[in-house]
Amino acid sequence: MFDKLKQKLGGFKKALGSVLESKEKEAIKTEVQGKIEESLKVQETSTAEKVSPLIQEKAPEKVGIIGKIKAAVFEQEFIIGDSGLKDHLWELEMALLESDVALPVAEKIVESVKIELVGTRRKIGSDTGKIVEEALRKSILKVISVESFDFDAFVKKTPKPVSIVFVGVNGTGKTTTVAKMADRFKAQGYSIVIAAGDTFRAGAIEQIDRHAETLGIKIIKHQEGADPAAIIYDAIQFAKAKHKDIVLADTAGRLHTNINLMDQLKKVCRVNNPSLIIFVDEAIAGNDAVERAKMFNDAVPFHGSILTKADADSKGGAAISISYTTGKPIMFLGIGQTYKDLVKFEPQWLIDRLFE
Ligand SMILES: Nc1nc2c(ncn2[C@@H]2O[C@H](COP(=O)(O)OP(=O)(O)OP(=O)(O)O)[C@@H](O)[C@H]2O)c(=O)[nH]1
Ligand SMILES: [Mg+2]
Repeated sequence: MFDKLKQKLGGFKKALGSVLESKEKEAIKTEVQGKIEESLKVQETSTAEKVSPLIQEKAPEKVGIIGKIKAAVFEQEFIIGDSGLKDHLWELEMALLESDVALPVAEKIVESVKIELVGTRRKIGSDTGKIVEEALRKSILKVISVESFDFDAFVKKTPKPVSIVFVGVNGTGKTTTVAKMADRFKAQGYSIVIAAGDTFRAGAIEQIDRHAETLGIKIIKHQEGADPAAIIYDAIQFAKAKHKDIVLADTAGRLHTNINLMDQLKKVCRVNNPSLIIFVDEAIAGNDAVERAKMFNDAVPFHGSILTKADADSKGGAAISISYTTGKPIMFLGIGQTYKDLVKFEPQWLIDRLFE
């Protein structure tokens, strides 16, 4: 997962780390020089004896002096300046764009890395690679943590039934995600109803029906071509009557540019006023996923997104950009094709994956 991005961030860390290291060495040299001169002066006045070469290795009192100087130098700090960083920051921006990070997000990260580093004081002797990694971690964390949303706490406290409608373009993994979520809720002890809201694609009802049967979950379905708003409405009424906790509503994949189908989706949400609308897209779609998310969010403002197929995504661009761009959190990541391949998304988890 995110292998290419990991590699690029690692490359940046190494390159910028060595720039900082040479700056640190310069600072050490200047400090040592200064301290030696200082201590020689002190010696001159106290012993009235000229101590000439800087390092006379055999003389024990001189070794002592060098040791003290080193200790004094390592207590000092050096300031990270602007020079030498510019090219590397440019390379970082290029690396992020190549990884499908959206332009405003890449710019924000680079700006933040710069602020984290330039003008800051660091102790001489610090691990420069770590300094760069810390700056990267903080900067990426800022763009992916838009709003803290505790999914499980929300479901727990919301009056039942909690209804969740899954929306997105074709083939992104909506139906599979409905099944994964059903499995997850079931394991948490909730009672569930699935609404077969994709009446558009041939075979869609049979597909979700199979999942419901495998998972042993009640499904509300009508015939192909029926009104999805009505099916989801029926599922919610059923859940109310039978005291079920959760309604999970599948919908047909649709292009954000198809006005009629987007109008239909608006109707689904207007009629049913679901507790949550979740946008599902595939991580591997990169920037396309981010663009589609914006369009879906304009049509049916959603509460958060789920990125599927993260297991096949080496770039990580969508995972980094989608929250910042939509202002809505990523709730889960799909990481495979089985029911268990769904992980609750935590910004810190992603950051740790990028630097492990
Ligand atoms: N590797 C991987 N494959 C996934 C993941 N989620 C879904 N898939 C696969 O993606 C394909 C499409 O999944 P569906 O759930 O049918 O997608 P959909 O969005 O419902 O598709 P439409 O109903 O046609 O719009 C299937 O082969 C799934 O097994 C995931 O997290 N990882
Ligand atoms: Mg589907």
